[in-house]
Amino acid sequence: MAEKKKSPVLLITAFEPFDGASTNSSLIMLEELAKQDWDGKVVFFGPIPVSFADAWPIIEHALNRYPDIQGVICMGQAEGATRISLERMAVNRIHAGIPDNDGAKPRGPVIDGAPQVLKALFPWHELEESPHWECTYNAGAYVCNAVMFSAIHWAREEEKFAGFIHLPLMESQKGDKGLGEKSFHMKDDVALKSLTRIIDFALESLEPDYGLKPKPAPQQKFNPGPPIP
Ligand code: PCA
Repeated sequence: MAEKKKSPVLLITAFEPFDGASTNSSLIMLEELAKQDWDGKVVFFGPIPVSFADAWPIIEHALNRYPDIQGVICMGQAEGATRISLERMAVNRIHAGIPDNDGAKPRGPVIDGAPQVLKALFPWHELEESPHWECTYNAGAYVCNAVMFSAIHWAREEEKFAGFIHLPLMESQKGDKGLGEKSFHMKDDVALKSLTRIIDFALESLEPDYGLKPKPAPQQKFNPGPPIP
Protein backbone atom coordinates (compact mmCIF):
# COMPACT_ATOMS: atom_id res chain seq x y z
CA MET A 1 0.00 0.00 0.00
CA ALA A 2 1.38 3.42 -0.87
CA GLU A 3 2.22 5.42 2.26
CA LYS A 4 0.59 8.82 2.46
CA LYS A 5 3.30 11.41 1.85
CA LYS A 6 3.86 13.51 4.96
CA SER A 7 3.09 17.17 4.65
CA PRO A 8 5.29 19.57 6.67
CA VAL A 9 3.95 21.39 9.74
CA LEU A 10 6.71 23.99 10.11
CA LEU A 11 8.25 26.34 7.54
CA ILE A 12 11.68 27.82 8.24
CA THR A 13 13.13 30.68 6.21
CA ALA A 14 16.41 32.62 5.91
CA PHE A 15 17.51 35.82 4.18
CA GLU A 16 19.92 36.56 1.36
CA PRO A 17 23.03 38.71 2.09
CA PHE A 18 22.51 42.47 2.42
CA ASP A 19 24.31 45.76 2.97
CA GLY A 20 27.36 44.85 0.87
CA ALA A 21 28.03 41.43 2.44
CA SER A 22 28.30 38.28 0.33
CA THR A 23 27.03 35.89 3.03
CA ASN A 24 24.21 35.77 5.58
CA SER A 25 24.51 33.53 8.65
CA SER A 26 20.82 32.64 8.50
CA LEU A 27 21.21 31.26 4.98
CA ILE A 28 24.34 29.31 5.94
CA MET A 29 22.40 27.69 8.78
CA LEU A 30 19.28 27.10 6.64
CA GLU A 31 21.38 25.10 4.17
CA GLU A 32 22.93 23.01 6.98
CA LEU A 33 19.59 22.41 8.73
CA ALA A 34 18.01 21.29 5.46
CA LYS A 35 20.57 18.45 5.21
CA GLN A 36 19.24 16.88 8.43
CA ASP A 37 16.39 14.39 8.67
CA TRP A 38 13.25 16.09 10.03
CA ASP A 39 10.90 13.20 9.28
CA GLY A 40 9.06 15.30 6.70
CA LYS A 41 7.83 17.73 9.37
CA VAL A 42 9.91 20.77 8.41
CA VAL A 43 10.33 22.58 5.11
CA PHE A 44 13.22 25.00 4.58
CA PHE A 45 12.75 27.96 2.27
CA GLY A 46 15.19 30.64 1.14
CA PRO A 47 16.91 32.86 0.35
CA ILE A 48 14.23 35.46 1.05
CA PRO A 49 15.03 38.85 -0.52
CA VAL A 50 15.99 41.59 1.93
CA SER A 51 13.14 43.69 0.57
CA PHE A 52 10.42 45.46 2.50
CA ALA A 53 8.10 45.02 -0.48
CA ASP A 54 8.71 41.38 -1.36
CA ALA A 55 9.94 39.45 1.71
CA TRP A 56 6.65 38.74 3.49
CA PRO A 57 4.50 38.15 0.33
CA ILE A 58 7.02 35.52 -0.82
CA ILE A 59 6.94 33.76 2.56
CA GLU A 60 3.13 33.89 2.73
CA HIS A 61 2.91 32.44 -0.77
CA ALA A 62 5.16 29.57 0.33
CA LEU A 63 3.05 28.95 3.46
CA ASN A 64 -0.07 28.60 1.31
CA ARG A 65 1.50 25.70 -0.58
CA TYR A 66 1.42 23.40 2.49
CA PRO A 67 -2.05 22.42 3.71
CA ASP A 68 -0.87 21.04 7.10
CA ILE A 69 1.45 23.87 8.02
CA GLN A 70 1.07 24.96 11.66
CA GLY A 71 3.78 27.57 12.00
CA VAL A 72 6.62 29.59 10.56
CA ILE A 73 10.01 30.52 11.98
CA CYS A 74 11.95 33.15 10.06
CA MET A 75 15.68 33.53 10.64
CA GLY A 76 17.91 36.54 9.99
CA GLN A 77 21.42 37.74 10.72
CA ALA A 78 22.22 40.19 13.52
CA GLU A 79 25.87 41.21 13.30
CA GLY A 80 27.19 41.96 16.77
CA ALA A 81 24.96 39.47 18.58
CA THR A 82 26.89 36.98 20.71
CA ARG A 83 24.08 34.45 21.13
CA ILE A 84 21.18 33.14 19.07
CA SER A 85 18.34 35.58 19.77
CA LEU A 86 14.85 34.15 20.23
CA GLU A 87 12.93 37.32 19.48
CA ARG A 88 9.86 37.70 21.67
CA MET A 89 8.26 40.80 20.18
CA ALA A 90 7.91 42.75 16.96
CA VAL A 91 6.90 46.40 16.65
CA ASN A 92 4.55 47.86 14.08
CA ARG A 93 7.19 50.29 12.84
CA ILE A 94 9.56 50.46 9.89
CA HIS A 95 12.54 52.77 10.30
CA ALA A 96 15.19 51.68 7.81
CA GLY A 97 18.64 53.00 8.70
CA ILE A 98 20.13 51.57 5.49
CA PRO A 99 18.45 50.86 2.14
CA ASP A 100 17.10 47.35 1.58
CA ASN A 101 18.28 45.31 -1.42
CA ASP A 102 15.77 47.16 -3.65
CA GLY A 103 17.29 50.49 -2.62
CA ALA A 104 14.19 51.37 -0.56
CA LYS A 105 14.49 53.10 2.81
CA PRO A 106 10.90 53.30 4.01
CA ARG A 107 9.47 54.66 7.25
CA GLY A 108 6.01 54.05 8.67
CA PRO A 109 3.88 51.26 10.08
CA VAL A 110 4.37 47.63 9.00
CA ILE A 111 0.59 47.12 8.84
CA ASP A 112 -1.74 50.10 9.03
CA GLY A 113 -4.20 49.82 11.90
CA ALA A 114 -2.54 46.74 13.47
CA PRO A 115 -1.44 46.73 17.16
CA GLN A 116 1.77 48.56 18.14
CA VAL A 117 3.45 45.37 19.34
CA LEU A 118 2.90 41.67 18.63
CA LYS A 119 4.35 38.88 20.75
CA ALA A 120 6.00 35.81 19.22
CA LEU A 121 3.69 32.82 19.40
CA PHE A 122 6.30 30.12 20.10
CA PRO A 123 6.82 29.77 23.87
CA TRP A 124 10.58 30.49 23.79
CA HIS A 125 10.55 31.41 27.47
CA GLU A 126 9.73 27.74 28.23
CA LEU A 127 12.82 26.41 26.43
CA GLU A 128 15.68 25.41 28.76
CA GLU A 129 18.49 27.95 29.18
CA SER A 130 21.74 27.65 27.28
CA PRO A 131 24.89 29.76 26.95
CA HIS A 132 24.25 29.79 23.19
CA TRP A 133 20.78 31.33 23.04
CA GLU A 134 18.63 33.85 24.88
CA CYS A 135 15.22 35.48 24.67
CA THR A 136 15.47 39.02 23.29
CA TYR A 137 13.02 41.88 23.06
CA ASN A 138 14.18 44.05 20.16
CA ALA A 139 14.15 42.77 16.59
CA GLY A 140 15.04 46.25 15.26
CA ALA A 141 13.00 48.31 12.81
CA TYR A 142 14.41 46.91 9.55
CA VAL A 143 13.33 44.04 7.26
CA CYS A 144 13.58 41.30 9.93
CA ASN A 145 11.25 43.08 12.34
CA ALA A 146 8.79 43.80 9.50
CA VAL A 147 8.75 40.14 8.47
CA MET A 148 8.38 39.02 12.08
CA PHE A 149 5.47 41.41 12.62
CA SER A 150 3.74 40.26 9.40
CA ALA A 151 4.31 36.59 10.27
CA ILE A 152 2.75 36.95 13.73
CA HIS A 153 -0.13 38.97 12.28
CA TRP A 154 -0.74 36.18 9.73
CA ALA A 155 -0.46 33.48 12.40
CA ARG A 156 -3.00 35.18 14.67
CA GLU A 157 -5.52 35.41 11.84
CA GLU A 158 -4.93 31.81 10.76
CA GLU A 159 -4.71 30.38 14.32
CA LYS A 160 -1.14 29.26 13.65
CA PHE A 161 2.27 30.00 15.20
CA ALA A 162 5.08 32.33 14.24
CA GLY A 163 8.47 33.36 15.58
CA PHE A 164 11.75 34.96 14.56
CA ILE A 165 15.34 34.01 15.35
CA HIS A 166 18.31 36.33 14.85
CA LEU A 167 21.71 34.67 14.43
CA PRO A 168 25.17 36.05 15.17
CA LEU A 169 27.80 35.92 12.43
CA MET A 170 29.29 32.44 11.88
CA GLU A 171 33.00 31.55 11.87
CA SER A 172 32.63 30.45 8.26
CA GLN A 173 31.85 34.11 7.37
CA LYS A 174 35.31 35.31 8.39
CA GLY A 175 36.81 36.94 5.32
CA ASP A 176 33.51 38.38 4.08
CA LYS A 177 34.64 41.96 3.45
CA GLY A 178 31.11 43.31 3.86
CA LEU A 179 31.04 42.28 7.53
CA GLY A 180 32.94 43.61 10.54
CA GLU A 181 36.04 41.52 11.26
CA LYS A 182 35.88 42.40 14.93
CA SER A 183 32.26 41.29 15.40
CA PHE A 184 31.61 38.11 17.38
CA HIS A 185 31.58 34.96 15.22
CA MET A 186 29.86 31.82 16.53
CA LYS A 187 31.21 28.38 15.66
CA ASP A 188 29.05 26.94 12.88
CA ASP A 189 28.68 23.56 14.61
CA VAL A 190 27.61 25.21 17.89
CA ALA A 191 24.96 27.24 16.03
CA LEU A 192 23.75 24.19 14.12
CA LYS A 193 23.41 22.06 17.25
CA SER A 194 21.62 24.88 19.08
CA LEU A 195 19.21 25.52 16.21
CA THR A 196 18.47 21.81 15.94
CA ARG A 197 17.41 21.82 19.58
CA ILE A 198 15.40 25.03 19.15
CA ILE A 199 13.53 23.63 16.14
CA ASP A 200 12.87 20.32 17.94
CA PHE A 201 11.41 22.36 20.78
CA ALA A 202 9.26 24.37 18.35
CA LEU A 203 7.96 21.09 16.88
CA GLU A 204 7.18 19.77 20.39
CA SER A 205 5.27 22.97 21.14
CA LEU A 206 3.09 22.44 18.05
CA GLU A 207 1.90 19.05 19.36
CA PRO A 208 -1.68 19.27 20.73
CA ASP A 209 -0.48 17.82 24.07
CA TYR A 210 1.76 20.83 24.64
CA GLY A 211 -1.38 22.87 25.30
CA LEU A 212 -0.74 25.96 23.16
CA LYS A 213 -4.06 25.42 21.45
CA PRO A 214 -7.22 24.34 23.27
CA LYS A 215 -7.90 20.68 22.58
CA PRO A 216 -11.06 20.05 20.58
CA ALA A 217 -13.94 19.24 22.91
CA PRO A 218 -14.67 15.49 23.11
CA GLN A 219 -17.52 14.49 20.82
CA GLN A 220 -20.87 14.43 22.65
CA LYS A 221 -22.27 10.91 22.60
CA PHE A 222 -25.57 11.04 20.80
CA ASN A 223 -28.30 9.34 22.72
CA PRO A 224 -31.01 8.40 20.26
CA GLY A 225 -33.57 7.74 23.07
CA PRO A 226 -36.18 4.97 23.01
CA PRO A 227 -37.41 3.80 19.62
CA ILE A 228 -40.54 5.52 18.40
CA PRO A 229 -43.39 3.00 18.61
N1 PCA B 1 19.00 40.79 8.92
C1 PCA B 1 18.33 42.07 8.69
C2 PCA B 1 17.54 41.87 7.44
C3 PCA B 1 18.00 40.62 6.82
C4 PCA B 1 18.84 39.97 7.85
O1 PCA B 1 19.35 38.85 7.76
C5 PCA B 1 17.55 42.56 9.91
O2 PCA B 1 17.92 42.23 11.04
O3 PCA B 1 16.57 43.27 9.73
